[in-house]
Amino acid sequence: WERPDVRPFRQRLLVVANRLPVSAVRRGEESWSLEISAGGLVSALLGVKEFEARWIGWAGVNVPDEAGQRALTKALAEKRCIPVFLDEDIVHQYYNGYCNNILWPLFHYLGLPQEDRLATTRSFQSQFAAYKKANKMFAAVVNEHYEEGDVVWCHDYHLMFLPKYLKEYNSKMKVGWFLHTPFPSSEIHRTLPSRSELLRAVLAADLVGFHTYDYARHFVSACTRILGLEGTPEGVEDQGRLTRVAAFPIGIDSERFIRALDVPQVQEHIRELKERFAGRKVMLGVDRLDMIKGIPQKILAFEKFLEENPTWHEKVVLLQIAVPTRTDVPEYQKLTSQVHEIVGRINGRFGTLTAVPIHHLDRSLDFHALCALYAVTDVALVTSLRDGMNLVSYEFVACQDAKKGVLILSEFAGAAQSLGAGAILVNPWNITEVAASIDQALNMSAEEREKRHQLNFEHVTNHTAQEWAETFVSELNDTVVEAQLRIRQ
Ligand code: ADQ
Repeated sequence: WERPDVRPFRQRLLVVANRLPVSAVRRGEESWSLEISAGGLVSALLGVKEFEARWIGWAGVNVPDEAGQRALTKALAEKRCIPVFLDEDIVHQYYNGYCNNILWPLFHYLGLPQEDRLATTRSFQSQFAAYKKANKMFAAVVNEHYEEGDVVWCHDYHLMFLPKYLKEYNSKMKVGWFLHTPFPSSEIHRTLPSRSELLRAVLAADLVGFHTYDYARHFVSACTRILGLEGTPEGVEDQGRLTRVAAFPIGIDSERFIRALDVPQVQEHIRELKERFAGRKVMLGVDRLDMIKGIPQKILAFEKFLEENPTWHEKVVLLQIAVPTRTDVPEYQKLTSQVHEIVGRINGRFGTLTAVPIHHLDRSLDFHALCALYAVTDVALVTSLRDGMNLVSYEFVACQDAKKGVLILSEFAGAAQSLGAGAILVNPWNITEVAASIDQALNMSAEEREKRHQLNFEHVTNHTAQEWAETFVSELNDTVVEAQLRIRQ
């Protein structure tokens, strides 16, 4: 018997995620323009040479007509992308509803929506049905493009039913599933009405991956406590079939950030920023505007620091860059106004005619502008209330080899487990503690900053996104081979 995965050509990898890594804009009835959106996952997989990756996902636009769908499919094929077409109602119920209103807050310990229990229950049921329907649509597209020997890698909380539906099509498909958010304690997961179905659907995968051991442990506990299955050091066992469960901490393409610092445009940005903030220490926050990121807590801690340290008033500035997301959801609109209100109050309280303590931008920055900001920062503040990993902290470290700034990092971000040795770890709910850590960071000696930075820089440059992707896929190949060997024994 020979190992089934020893092949003379590059193995095909089907990456399935809710969103494709491109944004599509319709230019005419049958013409589309596409732009690659370089998120963490895209750059991770661009660097992977061992596999030939194809993407399957929703293009983020509603395309009701067949001519438009055909044209978009053709345009996407050139970028090795395959679309799943979802209509507006499904997007509303599956994506805005079940994914973003139920699973996202629950997995970040914010609980289930409670406003009107009866209405919630009714909409919960229809949203769950839409979630399964959308997952079925993804499965059908994957199955249509699957070739024997391919590896299928499903991503995130949007697609928890995908492993189950894929295995129903073909039990031999190699299926991995990776969660980018935290997996919460089983006590939180068990409040979800569809708790068992979701766990069983994920367990159909061959390999299930999380950012940290804690999340993996929580998932295994949920399976043992809620489903009554057996947890082993390898994963979860159900009637002799093992689903391997493990931690695969993601990284970034650190080289891309380090190289960017030499680009003339970035150096020009750096020069401008240094001039603009001369004589002041720069503190930086970069987040999607989401309740999990703890933006109000961060700003309130900065206010407390200013209150307690009048000598710093005109010597420090906090730049908070917050990309708006999910802007049609009322909770996110409320958060935006709340943040604006706090920033306005603090700037009114501590600002002078020549300087304000907080610059808050409600928008995304392009890659080069972001690198320049990271490079001029003295103290980065990451105060997520929960965060699967948090790549901003990695990106900051990658851009700091000259300056050796300080990272203040929430202990509730997955990154605390990898960058904890170099960062100042804080509980973001404890405003007094965060304010004290700002003081500590701003007054830290050059030797200590250098020592802490070195620890983090080594981690960020040694544990890259490419390594993460390669490790996950090769572990998935090995898991399937081992399972076949077990069956033969
Ligand atoms: P996110 O919640 O999006 O990701 P994060 O890991 O910090 O959080 O990644 C955000 C990305 O967006 C970073 O690459 C950052 O540079 C970029 N970004 C954020 N704000 C920006 C701004 N204002 N302008 C430009 N770019 C901005 C989810 C999980 C995380 C997990 C990742 C990857 O919630 O916990 O780390 O997936 O698994």
